Amino acid sequence: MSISTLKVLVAVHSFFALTSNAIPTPAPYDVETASFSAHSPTCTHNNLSRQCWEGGYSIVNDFDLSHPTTGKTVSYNLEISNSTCNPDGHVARICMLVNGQYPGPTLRAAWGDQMIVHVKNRMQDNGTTIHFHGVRQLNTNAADGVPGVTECPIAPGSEKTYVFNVTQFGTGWYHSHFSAQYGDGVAGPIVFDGPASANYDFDLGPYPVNEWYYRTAWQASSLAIDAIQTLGKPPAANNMLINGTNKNANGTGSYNHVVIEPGKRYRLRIISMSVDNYMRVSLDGHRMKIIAADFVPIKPIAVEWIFLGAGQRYDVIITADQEPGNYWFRTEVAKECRNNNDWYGRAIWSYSNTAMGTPNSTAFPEPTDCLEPGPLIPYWPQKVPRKQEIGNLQVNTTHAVTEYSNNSSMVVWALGETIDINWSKPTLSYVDSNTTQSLPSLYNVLNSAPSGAWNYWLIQQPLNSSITAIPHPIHLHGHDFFVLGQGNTTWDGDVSQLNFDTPTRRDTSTLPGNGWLALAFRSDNPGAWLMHCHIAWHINEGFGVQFLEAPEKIQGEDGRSFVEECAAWEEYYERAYWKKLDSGL
Ligand SMILES: *[C@@H]1O[C@H](CO)[C@@H](O)[C@H](O)[C@H]1NC(C)=O
Ligand SMILES: *[C@@H]1O[C@H](CO)[C@@H](O)[C@H](O)[C@H]1NC(C)=O
Ligand SMILES: *[C@@H]1O[C@H](CO)[C@@H](O)[C@H](O)[C@H]1NC(C)=O
Ligand SMILES: *[C@@H]1O[C@H](CO)[C@@H](O)[C@H](O)[C@H]1NC(C)=O
Ligand SMILES: *[C@@H]1O[C@H](CO)[C@@H](O)[C@H](O)[C@H]1NC(C)=O
Ligand SMILES: *[C@@H]1O[C@H](CO)[C@@H](O)[C@H](O)[C@H]1NC(C)=O
Ligand SMILES: *[C@@H]1O[C@H](CO)[C@@H](O)[C@H](O)[C@H]1NC(C)=O
Ligand SMILES: *[C@@H]1O[C@H](CO)[C@@H](O)[C@H](O)[C@H]1NC(C)=O
Ligand SMILES: *[C@@H]1O[C@H](CO)[C@@H](O)[C@H](O)[C@H]1NC(C)=O
Ligand SMILES: *[C@@H]1O[C@H](CO)[C@@H](O)[C@H](O)[C@H]1NC(C)=O
Ligand SMILES: *[C@@H]1O[C@H](CO)[C@@H](O)[C@H](O)[C@H]1NC(C)=O
Ligand SMILES: *[C@@H]1O[C@H](CO)[C@@H](O)[C@H](O)[C@H]1NC(C)=O
Ligand SMILES: [Cu+2]
Repeated sequence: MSISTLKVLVAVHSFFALTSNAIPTPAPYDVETASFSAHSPTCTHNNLSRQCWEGGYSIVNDFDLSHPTTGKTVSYNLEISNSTCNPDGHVARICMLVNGQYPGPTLRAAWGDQMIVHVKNRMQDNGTTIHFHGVRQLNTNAADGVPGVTECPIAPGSEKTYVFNVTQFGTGWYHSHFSAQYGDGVAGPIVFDGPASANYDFDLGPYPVNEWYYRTAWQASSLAIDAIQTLGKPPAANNMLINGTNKNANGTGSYNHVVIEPGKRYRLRIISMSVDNYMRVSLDGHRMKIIAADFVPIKPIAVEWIFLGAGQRYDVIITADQEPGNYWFRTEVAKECRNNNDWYGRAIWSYSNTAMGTPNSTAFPEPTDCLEPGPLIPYWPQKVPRKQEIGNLQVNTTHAVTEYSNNSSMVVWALGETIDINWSKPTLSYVDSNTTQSLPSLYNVLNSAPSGAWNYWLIQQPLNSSITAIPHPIHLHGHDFFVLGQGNTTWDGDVSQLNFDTPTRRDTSTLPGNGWLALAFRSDNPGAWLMHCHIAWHINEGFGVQFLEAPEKIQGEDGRSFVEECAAWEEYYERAYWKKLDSGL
């Protein structure tokens, strides 16, 4: 059954007002005040001057306004295969791997490089695409990797090359956008080297965290969609992985192990590659200093626990300033966010002058809320033009369970409307043929504000019910958005509670349960861009919208090879054994 047949059945709920709103109270933060001469040739990047970079660039340069061009090209080959993996020692299961690894290999380049990623689909029975999460894709919409939006899926046996310029720095990740496929392993970290808003001695690199299922993501997603089998709840995950590994409930498998030297400062790039759960991470005894939220450097803020939704990243600095010993690094599912999990994640961090052993360290008290850390003030605060009214694009989420007399039923989400694309007819093909006026309504396409103008989004969750009490990590492609406010009530229209002066800027932020999220972004990147909940099951169930920004300016450069790609896809799909059963995203 397809979502399209169900769209008309989506129920619109009524709204209840709660009493409080969720703007976090400011916590103290320490800004590294070291003065430096950003454009001096003696400003070189090292462990005492991470603010500096090269070619006259430094942390003072907001990368949306200017960025270097190195003239260097960094190329990667990614081969996606149908294989098996066993990251926690429980049992080997079917996985879809990138270059045979779980998680996939890290893509690393420097600020200002050009990146070329060749992807080959070596699977038999699935298409694929690679989306570079958080990468702005400035004027390269066709490299955004969204099937049915920017390309057709890469057919089994086919290849595709993604080319884009690295205009940002920090930590991101790449993943398949072909329905639930990334949950089976088609995901890996991205590091763009550049300056930082605080000093550190060593870069420990990416640290992906995610939940793990003993069934495949395709199976878990179809259980989540099938409302009766799961009594309206998606299946609980079986375990959680830290940097791709953990012990299971029976104690087999292995912990990730990190060795740190006393007195040194370590940069860690934490990435949530989850498909469903919100989680919290912490290193016993060591506060973590957050220096970037998603790709955006922030004024450093020290925290005990970090709360992450699917798709979010935090770059932190950890100083080895505690009693030498062994310490647990923990990941816990945030149960307050209506999530559930059978087991928890652990890794061991040891001081280099101690023997490795099982830690006996104590956890920091675990928060019991469902709130993002804050305040997350960008290193470059940008003011958003103040408005008396926001929500020129106001959309409500809706959730419906459609039941059939044969005891089959399907969960459908909507962000305004339910999205359901056709893999064979990407939005960009309508742009190319100048037929955007005939885009199907199920593509859920909205026009963005004209070039240079601001978009203000107000997303509202309906009804105080256990379903709408679910928070959603909302992710935008092609831009960072400014988070003007978040609340766990019905939006009351009072713009004085919004932050227009120093708003958090990032690519993924939480729409609280029964609440609202106010976002703004400027139309400064032509393209067809998706905005969606990053809970894989929810976008599979239609929780997304795309907006068309300056279609006349979308560049038809060589990355736009979908004519051939679509022909290969259509040929495969006609005889394909497995068909699309969800939104396709
Ligand atoms: C149940 O009925 C629906 C609607 O007629 C149909 O789409 C679906 O395939 C049926 N499911 C089963 C398991 O028969
Ligand atoms: C969304 O919900 C709000 C608050 O209940 C309501 O006032 C508004 O009319 C709804 N908007 C749409 C587009 O349904
Ligand atoms: C709503 O937000 C307030 C203020 O941030 C917070 O204290 C409270 O725990 C939140 N309530 C819920 C149900 O999340
Ligand atoms: C900077 O790093 C070097 C090693 O690369 C180390 O010898 C030195 O102590 C570090 N400086 C500080 C202040 O940590
Ligand atoms: C990418 O950078 C190169 C210079 O390195 C430039 O020639 C090219 O136009 C840029 N591409 C886009 C899409 O901006
Ligand atoms: C633990 O062992 C029992 C008995 O062998 C087995 O049934 C169960 O699946 C195992 N659990 C895990 C998480 O490996
Ligand atoms: C992976 O291999 C299994 C077993 O051969 C097969 O059933 C499945 O369809 C394959 N999946 C893909 C995506 O190729
Ligand atoms: C992808 O392959 C898996 C089996 O490996 C299958 O369960 C799923 O239905 C396939 N999906 C599509 C759309 O091909
Ligand atoms: C994470 O795992 C990779 C691959 O095994 C390893 O190279 C890297 O050092 C690990 N990172 C940390 C911080 O443990
Ligand atoms: C356990 O704690 C004690 C101090 O309470 C410490 O001396 C010992 O080294 C710790 N053990 C490990 C394995 O870290
Ligand atoms: C549907 O499920 C209910 C409850 O499990 C059961 O009583 C009923 O017989 C089922 N109906 C059909 C048509 O299978
Ligand atoms: C695109 O179509 C519109 C009307 O549908 C027409 O006005 C315009 O000239 C067309 N543009 C091109 C480039 O064909
Ligand atoms: Cu969601």
